[in-house]
Amino acid sequence: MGKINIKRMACLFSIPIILLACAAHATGGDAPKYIPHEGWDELWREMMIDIAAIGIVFAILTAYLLIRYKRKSPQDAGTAKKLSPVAALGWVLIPVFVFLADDIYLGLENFVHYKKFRNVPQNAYTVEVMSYMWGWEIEYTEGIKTQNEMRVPVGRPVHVKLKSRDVIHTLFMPDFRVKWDALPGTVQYLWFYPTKVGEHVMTCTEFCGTLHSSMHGKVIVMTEDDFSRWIEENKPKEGGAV
Ligand SMILES: [Cu+2]
Repeated sequence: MGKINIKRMACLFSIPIILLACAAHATGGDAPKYIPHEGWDELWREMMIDIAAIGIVFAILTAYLLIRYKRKSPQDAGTAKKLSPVAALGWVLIPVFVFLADDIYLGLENFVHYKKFRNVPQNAYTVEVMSYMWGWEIEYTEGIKTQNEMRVPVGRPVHVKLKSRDVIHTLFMPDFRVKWDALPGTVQYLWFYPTKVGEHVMTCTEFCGTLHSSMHGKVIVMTEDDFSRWIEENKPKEGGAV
């Protein structure tokens, strides 16, 4: 393997880097208002594009090398020239660089999203969720309590203060791409941003005992008006019982 082949290798390995740059550019910059499920979806798309680009380039390269250096006759076995130390080092370091560069880039992107996800918007509506074996008790700012049913207004961030009455549970709301542990004796939190009226799953993803699999409920996203009406109709009357 001489100098020419080193140059050829450098050209081949530069392709994924160019593709990565294109992928990063195509996904755009920060949205004016951060929405957790859009942020995580964007990161997922970037990962898929990068993995596909790197996979395709390496598959083509492998196929090329297999054909280019195929044994022509049985006598060819073991007669190939040895790689120079520089070429051998190149074959190790360049692929490692390509993979690590992408891993580090995606890892840093992950931290950017995570940091935004840990900052609850100031205009968020707050609910307290008490997890227990085996269900969820949701307490609203206005004093209403519901079981396994979280009603929230559309178009407003929802801040969930998460507690546990007994063991470790995990609140997972797949449609909103959020998940967080409820740890006994602490107040944890997450937030999400419902963009459409409708129903979504909320479920426990930490094995918490015999009926763990039945520990699930609904997130019901309502219009602002419907939500206000529901609050008015259900909030505890002054001086009365809940
Ligand atoms: Cu649980």
